Amino acid sequence: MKNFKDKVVYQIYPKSFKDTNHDGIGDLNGVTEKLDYLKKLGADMLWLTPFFISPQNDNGYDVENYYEIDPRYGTLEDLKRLIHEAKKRDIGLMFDMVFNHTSTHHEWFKKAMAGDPYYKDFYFFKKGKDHQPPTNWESKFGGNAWEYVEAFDEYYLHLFDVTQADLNWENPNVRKEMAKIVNYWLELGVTGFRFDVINLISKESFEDDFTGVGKRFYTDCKKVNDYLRELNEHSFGRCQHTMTVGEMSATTIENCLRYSKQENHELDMTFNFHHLKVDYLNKEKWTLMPFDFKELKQLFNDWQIGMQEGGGWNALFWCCHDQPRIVSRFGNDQEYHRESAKMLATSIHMMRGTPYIYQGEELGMTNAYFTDLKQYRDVESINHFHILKKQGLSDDEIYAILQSKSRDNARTPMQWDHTLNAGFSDQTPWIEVNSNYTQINAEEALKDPNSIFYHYTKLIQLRKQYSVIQEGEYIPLLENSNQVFAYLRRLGSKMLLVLNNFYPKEAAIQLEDIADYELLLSNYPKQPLKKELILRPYESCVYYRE
Ligand code: TEU
Ligand code: CA
Repeated sequence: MKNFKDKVVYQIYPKSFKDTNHDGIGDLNGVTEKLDYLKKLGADMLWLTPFFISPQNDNGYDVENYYEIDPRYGTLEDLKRLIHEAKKRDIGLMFDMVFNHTSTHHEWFKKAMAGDPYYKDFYFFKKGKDHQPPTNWESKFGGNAWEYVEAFDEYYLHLFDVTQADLNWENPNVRKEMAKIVNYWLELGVTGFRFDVINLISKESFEDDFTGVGKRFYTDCKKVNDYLRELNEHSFGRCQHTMTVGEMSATTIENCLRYSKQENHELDMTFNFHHLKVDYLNKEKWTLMPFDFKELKQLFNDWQIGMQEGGGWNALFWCCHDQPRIVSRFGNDQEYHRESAKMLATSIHMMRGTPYIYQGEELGMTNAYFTDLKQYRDVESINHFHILKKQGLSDDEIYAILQSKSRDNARTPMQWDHTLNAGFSDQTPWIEVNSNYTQINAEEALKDPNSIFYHYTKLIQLRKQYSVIQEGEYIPLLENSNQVFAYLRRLGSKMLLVLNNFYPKEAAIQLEDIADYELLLSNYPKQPLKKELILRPYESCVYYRE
């Protein structure tokens, strides 16, 4: 049995983490410089988003060369030093493998475009229908998912940006190349892999979708399991101490069970995003809606129980480089900044699964609140600005949506201290620093024993100390509460009781069994556990008994 249940992963977006060579762009040496900080937090594994050679149209998720480091992030020597220094601190590295597509600058795609049939078959080139694209599928970043190539009178598929061409995994030569890439990094001492949108790699049939945007023809198709098993067998599965996670777009419990059951030899765990769509109006991201708390609870309960009963494993997270900041989203980044950030942390970390912390989350970093299109950098945000404009929304309405939904909210520079550019860089950063850095920064947090940072360190320590957090069964509690998300974890006679008030007002709750519980962690001064308990605004408590 692999041992990853006591581990916590910390996600780094290198571009925004720490700049050491004065160009306004974070780099690998910046990560090495901050290893002691990450050790202090308690991170076991660092997931680095892609830093390979790339035209950066999607910030590195458009890979031009999977073996070479983009010089703006550093050199192979820098990377080796990072791996070595991390290992000295007992920290592993997890690389981000973007295998659904390559950049159109990748040499395979260039050869394909030059007409080389061997490489043309690495991608999906298809004839159109009556001067229309082969199917009506939509790109996730807006517009049709096919791009016309005049030289062939054909279209190529891109589920994301037009410079991100989908790879044809039907082709065994593509699959061989993918395993080769993983093996290359394994040999260099990388022990973790995150696979980008890996449930989209098999396209079952190329048909028009009359009820949607095409998803059902390319999401969770059965061959994904075969491809993953093969990749596992030919690469990371050969090593004992690896940890793998797949990012699953619009997936289901049933599919995630298949991907993450150990006996299937595919992946260790899966990310899903359903809990981060509860503030989408009519399932549409580019809208405004307060989050639906009941739906959030239902989703957590369903996924926790579903994955547990089927023997699967969840990645647990609120934040990543694609999501707005959680404290601004389901918390309160003003009056209850500290309380709500801690409550959100507790609520996610005590569930069954492996927690992921996204850089700055441990400081309670907030959304960017940009007010001008010029401040945005993300291709998805910029595309949607224009799409919403075409739909007739006013600039004010569009900015309100971007302020709450843009991926750039997660990508502003890490706030290290109160000096120029938050200590991220002494040059103008590639994306603006959030102006609240003078209050919200790592230096302040480290000085304050009551900070959000130390709450995260405690959550990580508790996971290491208490087997019930690693292994315990998840049991929902107070399911009807409109304000409180509560659950038990149980392992033999060991019990954990977790209570989280998601609102800025008191919540009265009734508990049946409170005997012998001791308080392990709270975000408020201690109050005695009672059968009739009043939780304070955003209060969260963790109790334990043996
Ligand atoms: O994201 C996959 C994905 O579909 C979403 O998270 C997407 O960004 C969101 O739905 C848009 O609203 C992964 C990466 O995490 C992301 O940064 C990349 O842009 C994307 O794949 C393409 O590689
Ligand atoms: Ca730099």
